[in-house]
Amino acid sequence: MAILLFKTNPYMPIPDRSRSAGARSRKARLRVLFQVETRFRQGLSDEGMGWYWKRLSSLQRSVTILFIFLIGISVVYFYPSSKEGTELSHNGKRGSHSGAIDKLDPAEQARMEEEKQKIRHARKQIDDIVKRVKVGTKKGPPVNLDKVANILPVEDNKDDKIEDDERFPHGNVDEDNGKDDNVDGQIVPPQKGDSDDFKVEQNGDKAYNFFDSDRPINERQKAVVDAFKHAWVGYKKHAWGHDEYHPISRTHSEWFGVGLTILDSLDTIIIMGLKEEYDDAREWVKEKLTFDKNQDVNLFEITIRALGGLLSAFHLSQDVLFKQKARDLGERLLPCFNSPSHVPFSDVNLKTGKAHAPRWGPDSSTSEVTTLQLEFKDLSRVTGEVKFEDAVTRVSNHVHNLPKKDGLVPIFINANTGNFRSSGTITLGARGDSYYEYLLKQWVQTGKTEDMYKEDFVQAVEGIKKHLLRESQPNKLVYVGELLGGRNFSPKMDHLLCFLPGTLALGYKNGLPSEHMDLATQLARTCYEMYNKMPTKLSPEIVYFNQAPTGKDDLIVKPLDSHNLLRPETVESLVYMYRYTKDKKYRDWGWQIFQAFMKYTKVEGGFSSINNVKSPGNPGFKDKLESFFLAETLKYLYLLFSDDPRLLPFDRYVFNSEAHPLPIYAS
Ligand code: DMJ
Repeated sequence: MAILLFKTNPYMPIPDRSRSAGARSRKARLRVLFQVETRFRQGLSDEGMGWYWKRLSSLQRSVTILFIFLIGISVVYFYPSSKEGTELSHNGKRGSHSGAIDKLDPAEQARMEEEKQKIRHARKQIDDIVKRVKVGTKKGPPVNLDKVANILPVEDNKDDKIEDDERFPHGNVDEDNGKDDNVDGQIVPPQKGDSDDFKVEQNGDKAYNFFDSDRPINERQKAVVDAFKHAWVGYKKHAWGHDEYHPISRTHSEWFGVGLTILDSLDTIIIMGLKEEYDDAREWVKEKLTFDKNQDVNLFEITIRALGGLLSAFHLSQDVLFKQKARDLGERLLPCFNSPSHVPFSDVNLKTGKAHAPRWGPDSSTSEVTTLQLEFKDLSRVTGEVKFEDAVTRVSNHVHNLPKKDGLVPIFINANTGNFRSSGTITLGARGDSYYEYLLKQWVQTGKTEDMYKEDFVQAVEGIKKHLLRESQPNKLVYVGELLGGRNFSPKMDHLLCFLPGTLALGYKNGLPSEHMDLATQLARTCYEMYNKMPTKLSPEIVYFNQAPTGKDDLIVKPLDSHNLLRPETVESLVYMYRYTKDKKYRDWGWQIFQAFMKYTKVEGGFSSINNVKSPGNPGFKDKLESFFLAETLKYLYLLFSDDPRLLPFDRYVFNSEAHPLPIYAS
């Protein structure tokens, strides 16, 4: 209500946005309402009632009449009693403050009890109205309040009594002081995360403590943890606080200048229970991390790696430091969406907010503008600020309405016109991949309430089957090719596409058709064979599938495609396949891949991408440790080998495109 009136009254002060709870919160809200009402009346006499009234829309007029009516009720019922209520509750003991109540006779006490009931009822009605009006002022279509209640995070949906301040139970980050308002209305400084803080409630389960030394961990997991520590030691020694690490030369470089490797690794460290590493990383985030930099960043990359990493670290640790940093970053990324079409520009300057298309061309990548939604939606949930979710939902709605080829999309989209590039290539590899991934995962994240995403995903799978699916010769490996220029089939498949079996399996597990699981099973085998058929047992970046009946090898690797960047997609899919089928072969495939990484990419300073998977004698180091090796590849391997059913269950968490787990909201 206050916001509604402020919009039409230039004299109205901006209402106090600080959050509080319980009785204090209700009283504060009522005080604001009285102030609003007074200022509103002043506005009327200053400007002339008729003039003022005409400026209001019919909705505003109805709400104003309702508001004045409620003020009347509150004057009659509430005001005289609120003083009494205050006296009653002082010192936490009813009637103990003045002793006056004790002196009343029983009939009088009963009458007062009845009065108090009425007051409580009136207060609740006022709260409900305030709540509805506040929600109703949100941009975009009207909000279905039932739906709002239904999208609370599973782990937070403990209380039926949903106060306005409790819609997002983690509270808000105060814009001025960077501190956190918790649900009790107190300012909470960033907490040091000691191991007792690492207990994540999982929908009524006993708390999960990531730093519990008694957590079950098997030999294969230990080997993965050792690999992580090996890389971390090198990074810490030679590249601490820098974005990228070069483990051969033992140097570092910057991409965005935000300590990207640390941010991308935070949740892996927590999941693996590495306390010492966690303390170091947290300390760096607290003392050194700043996004206040005159620095252009790629919206997609920083979102999936840094924003996703911080949000995930927040969820797993409940440490508000990570939420504050995530919010600051989210704010700085929002200007990207101020394009004429609201489809975001690909890059933005963190300090100036100036956004632009990539230097190399006019268009944004389709996967990049559609792989922000999980993170921005989650940021809205944890901060209580709808603007993040609004920005990305507008993009999703826009893309949903664009013409497609049986659900398949070209890989470039123009932020100015909002249209796909005509004759753009169609692929589920680079620049297309995570558009499809996030269709399914947004549906999952929102507790399967937003069917638009599911329908687009199902349609896209039909499109894949119709236009892109083929079998290689002679071994009939099922693969997904590309349509060059949107028309001409090419039997090319990026390793990046190997996320697809896992995503299909996730969809099947959430109720999509069993053919999706059949396809997942076939593609998972193909992705494994991309490793298994190479002399190093490591996959190249890109393969071409033999289509000629006479050829003897199913896979053709061109010299420029023979590198391996330590990518995660195949092991990612193996986790889903193992969790959903319990077929041990998926673990064995993962173990084989892990051993190949150990044999060919491990160096003294850490792990390095290699140039040629076909040359076991001379794979050639690229001198680069991609942060996704720590964020994704090793994390997924750790999860693949885990026997602990309580470790990040897939019906509680959805993983973003960089393997950062975010909570699923209850349906
Ligand atoms: C990661 O940064 C993400 O998985 C992204 O969606 C695609 N590529 C890399 C890893 O291969």
